[in-house]
Amino acid sequence: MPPSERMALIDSTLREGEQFATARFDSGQRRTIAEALDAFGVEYIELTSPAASPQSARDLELIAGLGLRSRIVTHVRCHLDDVRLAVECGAQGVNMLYATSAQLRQASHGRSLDQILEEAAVVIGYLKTQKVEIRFSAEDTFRTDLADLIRIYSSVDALGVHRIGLADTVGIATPRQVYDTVAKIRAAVSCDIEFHGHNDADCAVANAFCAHEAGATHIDVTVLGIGERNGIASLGGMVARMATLDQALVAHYNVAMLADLDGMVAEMVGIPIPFSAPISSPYAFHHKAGMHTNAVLNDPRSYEVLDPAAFGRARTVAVAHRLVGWHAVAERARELGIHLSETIARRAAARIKAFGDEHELDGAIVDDIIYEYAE
Ligand code: HCA
Ligand code: CU
Repeated sequence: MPPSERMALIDSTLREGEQFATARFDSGQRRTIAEALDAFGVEYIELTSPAASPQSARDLELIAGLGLRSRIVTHVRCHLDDVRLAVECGAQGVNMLYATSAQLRQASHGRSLDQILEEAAVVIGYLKTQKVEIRFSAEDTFRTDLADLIRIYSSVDALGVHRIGLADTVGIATPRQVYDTVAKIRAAVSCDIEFHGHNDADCAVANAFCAHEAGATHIDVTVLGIGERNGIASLGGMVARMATLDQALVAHYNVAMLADLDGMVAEMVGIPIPFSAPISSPYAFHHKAGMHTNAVLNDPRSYEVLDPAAFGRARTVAVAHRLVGWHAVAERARELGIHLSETIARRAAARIKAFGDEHELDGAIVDDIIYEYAE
């Protein structure tokens, strides 16, 4: 299979995301999330294994039957029973997983690499008779010996999988390590490469991007990055990462939906949108210190690498604090229909700063001070 050129996003909110501490999506919510992700335009949606529970099987069938543009794949063990069920439920692809690191092989299934490859050959043999995309992932890739990885991946590549998966299951990999490993595996296989990275060391988006730079074609994300422990690369993070380089890289997504999508899933799992979330955080386009607000009011690009309007967001400039600069005060005055000269705006700013040293400030107090200086 020749590798795809463009990066495809595989959103796993309905699989990895369901493994987040407070997530429990009912059928209706699963459908709502799938439809929203489809409207956003992610290339793939990954669902929990149909073998996980009867409802998971019914929901896979339902969502696979909706005729969405996003391809519906399901995450399954490399077992004939599981992949058969996935095919019966209408999945368009199976994302198979097998633990390959010494740690997980011992603690999890106790099989040797030879046994893993024998089983994989049977399962892939069956899947080749079906019209589904086949992916084989080595769980805990970055604690698996490189020689073992090359052996596993080139074997399944030769068996005809469409894609192999590299998973930083425990969030231990560094960006450079991801780049090196993906590049070496890229040279050893001809199929597409998927990367799935956890965020334990806050490197999930950086690692995913390095994987892409080294030749990964498919990147796993979830809405807000929810998943096991503190999750994986977020959809918003990957979109921001690409858009900062070139907005055209995300032009095929409905990026104006992102904040609502994040807000919807946050509400479903009972958390606020994290302050650090790119694009959709209430503070993602908020400017505070005087030096920043001055420059941003002159030219937003001075402190904004993303255009809030391109994502349906608005810039906010804080005035109710003692770090305020006179430009921000003059701007706020303009919003109130008042023109303040530089001299007067500087005086008003000095007054706000002095007041802010002694008391808590809020917008109403600042507006009152501006009105005083307007006379
Ligand atoms: C897990 C599995 C997984 C799978 C990733 C993949 C991981 O829950 O441990 O199939 O590529 O992080 O390894 O999410
Ligand atoms: Cu994972």
